[in-house]
Amino acid sequence: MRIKRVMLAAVGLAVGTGFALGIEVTVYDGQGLNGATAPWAGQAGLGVANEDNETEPGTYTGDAWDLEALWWSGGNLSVVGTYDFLTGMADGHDVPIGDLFIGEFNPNSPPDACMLLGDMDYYVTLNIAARTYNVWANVNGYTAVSDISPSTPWKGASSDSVPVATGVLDYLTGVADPFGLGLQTAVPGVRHNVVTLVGLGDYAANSDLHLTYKCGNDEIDGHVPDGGLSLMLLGLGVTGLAAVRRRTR
Ligand SMILES: [Ca+2]
Ligand SMILES: [Ca+2]
Ligand SMILES: [Ca+2]
Ligand SMILES: [Ca+2]
Repeated sequence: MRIKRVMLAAVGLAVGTGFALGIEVTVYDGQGLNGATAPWAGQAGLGVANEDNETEPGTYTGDAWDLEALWWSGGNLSVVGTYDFLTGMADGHDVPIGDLFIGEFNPNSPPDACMLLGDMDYYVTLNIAARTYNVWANVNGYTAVSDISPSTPWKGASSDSVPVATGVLDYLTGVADPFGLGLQTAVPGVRHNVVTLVGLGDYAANSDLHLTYKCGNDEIDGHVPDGGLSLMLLGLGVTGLAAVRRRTR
């Protein structure tokens, strides 16, 4: 009976927040505590991967710099941040968003170790203004970040890579509580921005993810489980809905 209650709770959460059932796929970025400036000087980040209210050691901190969470739902990948993905500006600094790197999942390595050149499967260019993304294969090189080197890579090198897919990108701003994650802010009332790559699907399944912006003040990493887990979660939702329907008859 306990299992049934959990399932009902999961469905309630999904319905109550208006978001499709999904999972947070953020993993720890491997770079220690927050930077040295206010408001988060030396503090640990929040959330399952210490990524919320967090930037990298030795960097500026604050909402404008924060990449907060990665969310996976039905083959769509969402990136959440109080960072402005469209303008790429943070506290007057021009720090445009980089490419999303997708690498072979390696359970024995921290996220960035899988991003050695030979293990990168794809990189994805994000055109926030045009609401499109492009997936590239044959990753033969990349551009490093300009400041915080452990956050490298920033952009893929397109000279030898091959375009394999184009998709639609959704960009929402002013979101109070994306996906019910309970993300925090330094300044009360600051809202969150959400980039969703619609239909990224198999390109990211069972893979490690890496994303940062130009200077590398904050990097965010993730691991998307294989299709089995996603299907299992979907099944859990369907089973839960059936249980609710029976109960309300
Ligand atoms: Ca960190
Ligand atoms: Ca935050
Ligand atoms: Ca962060
Ligand atoms: Ca980080």
